[in-house]
Amino acid sequence: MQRLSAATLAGLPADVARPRYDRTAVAAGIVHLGVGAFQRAHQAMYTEAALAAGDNRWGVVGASLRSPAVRDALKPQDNLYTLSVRGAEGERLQVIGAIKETLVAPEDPQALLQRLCDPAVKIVTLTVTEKGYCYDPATAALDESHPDIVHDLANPTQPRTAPGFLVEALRRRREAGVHSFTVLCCDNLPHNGRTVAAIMAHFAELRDRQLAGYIRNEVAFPSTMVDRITPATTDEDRAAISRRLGVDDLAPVVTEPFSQWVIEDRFPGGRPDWSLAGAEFVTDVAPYENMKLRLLNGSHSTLAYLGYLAGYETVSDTMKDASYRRLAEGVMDDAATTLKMPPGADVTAYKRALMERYANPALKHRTWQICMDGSQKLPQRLLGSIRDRLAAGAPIDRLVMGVAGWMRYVTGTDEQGKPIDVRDPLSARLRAVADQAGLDAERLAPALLDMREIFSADLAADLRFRGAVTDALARIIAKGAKAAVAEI
Ligand code: CS2
Repeated sequence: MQRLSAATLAGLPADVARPRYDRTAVAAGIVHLGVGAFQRAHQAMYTEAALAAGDNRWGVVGASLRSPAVRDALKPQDNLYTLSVRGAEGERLQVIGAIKETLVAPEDPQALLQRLCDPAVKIVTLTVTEKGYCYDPATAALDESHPDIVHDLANPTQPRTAPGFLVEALRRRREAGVHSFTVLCCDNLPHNGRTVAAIMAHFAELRDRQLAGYIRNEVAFPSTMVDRITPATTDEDRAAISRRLGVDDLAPVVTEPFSQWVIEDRFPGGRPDWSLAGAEFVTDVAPYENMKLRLLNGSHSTLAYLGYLAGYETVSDTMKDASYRRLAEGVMDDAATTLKMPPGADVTAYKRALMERYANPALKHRTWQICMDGSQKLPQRLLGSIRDRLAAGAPIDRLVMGVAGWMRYVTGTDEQGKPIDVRDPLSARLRAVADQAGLDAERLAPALLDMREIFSADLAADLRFRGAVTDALARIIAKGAKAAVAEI
């Protein structure tokens, strides 16, 4: 079969949406770091709507900070790819043209720096996942001893990390008298704009005090809440989508019909009108962000750890188990009591929608994928809610289930004695701690709670929390995750 490309676009089936604007007239106004499935299902889709409406300033240069895989698949396709939206009403296909160019940073860091310094670039968006910011999850502060940060400080003009690239690019722009770009973090970090601003200013401080002042005073870091469930694409997806297209697409992305983007409207250099695809611009993102991190991501991680341990491959498989559904609802109910809701939000409808989204059988979202990088995710997803509930004297037994599930999971051996492929920047330490403690809740829980990168001292010292998490872990170890969930 031929490949999806500019040349084969016109021959696609009529029901496949595609770019109708002149892609060759589009300028690159956005650089995106972390050109994975999520950005291509979310931000690129919103930008596509602005391009389709005729604003041709906002083409995207997509860069990967690690693997060449996405570039290798996209380049022969003129950076075109299919977005497959799958829900109860079937599948909708849209070919997206917003990405102009793809780069692989480790192959040529200077090429990426050059794009970042282009005066036409007004916005840098990021989806590099939590660990990509090289921060300490418990405090959200830059980890100065992170090996890649150490590298970037020693070799500031040959960076590897997102903070390293952005700070160096801003330094060059400032020196050349070019206005700064706006940095828009689209990862699930708490207060993501403020957090990334602090990380970058901290990194810059270690290089040059004036540069740090410039970043603090002159660079905008709007906060944003992003939401669209987007599992990793499988070979089966690629084959099925290519069959429907009649040409090969080696880089499609599968996602759900739901999509939400709430953005703090602070873009000194201008921005696309992402509201054309439904984005909401607000003055304070925090309530939206907390609602999403604590209700969605908190329950998602809970389902993922305990679901994986019970042998459930995907979130929708897990949702077929009534006791898991009940636990997910309970986690949402408890987390909701800690929140200041966004204006006009209907929390009951929000929770109901989440339950439906999780159950979507057309998405094969592996529990294993969500289990990744737990050390970076637990604080903002579950520990914040737990801390607030403790302060209010409220029960935490449902909220600790996900934390205890994670503790069982990071031992690296499942309930059948088979190895678990634990992916986490702290996996070596987690493994060492778990090996030393053995499968004994009274030893394992305290040993993991001693990891200050994850559990802040106040929380780790709270006897109610220690007791609840140790009890939950003991039940999971003794009976298995499924039985432990059923009795909660
Ligand atoms: C998930 C998120 O992988 C994970 O940890 O919880 O990626 C989740 O699917 C998104 O935040 C939904 O917007």
